[in-house]
Amino acid sequence: MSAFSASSPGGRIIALVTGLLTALALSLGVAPTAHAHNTLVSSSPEDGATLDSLPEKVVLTFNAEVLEGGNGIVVTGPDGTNYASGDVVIDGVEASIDLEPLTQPGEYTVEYRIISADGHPLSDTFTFTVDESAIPEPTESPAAEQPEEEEPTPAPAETEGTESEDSTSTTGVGLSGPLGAILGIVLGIGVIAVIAITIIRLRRRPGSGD
Ligand SMILES: [Cu+2]
Repeated sequence: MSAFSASSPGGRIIALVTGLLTALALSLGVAPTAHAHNTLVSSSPEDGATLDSLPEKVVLTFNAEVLEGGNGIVVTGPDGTNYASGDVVIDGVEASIDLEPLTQPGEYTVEYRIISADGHPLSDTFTFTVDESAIPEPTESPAAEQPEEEEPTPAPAETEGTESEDSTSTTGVGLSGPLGAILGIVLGIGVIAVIAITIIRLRRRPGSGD
């Protein structure tokens, strides 16, 4: 019964927690008014847009001026490449950056960090998609075919190499010709000598027997 008294330990903890929650709620409600960060009003390309032509730059438009210094815009393509080129250009409420020629169809992520008019940094991301029809195709095809046409050129050189190999083998046959003749003569002389010696021995036997 006395546990419900306001002076009990349980009651004090409840009061403390309620007080902290009230203070937290007040600070959250006051925060936006005190900082007044810039907010993105519009962009080119727009968030979520699908493009039929390639954008040459990204332009971000805010509700208040963007301060110089510490501004960055990164535009990451489907291949992971950052297509943003050069420095962020600040012009009043606009922050823009040039783009390298986009070569990939697919989703691009714009990641920006700008300095609000109140001096605080503001960062966020959005995406746009480049349709396949926006990517120019025929420009690269002729350049890719040229190296293939150059490859057959070494072929005549290989034919010349084959001809020189033939002349070498012909020389080899020419050398084996005389060698064969010499061997034939030597063998012929040997056979004739053996026959001659045999005939002489056969003739001497009757003579030596007498
Ligand atoms: Cu602020």
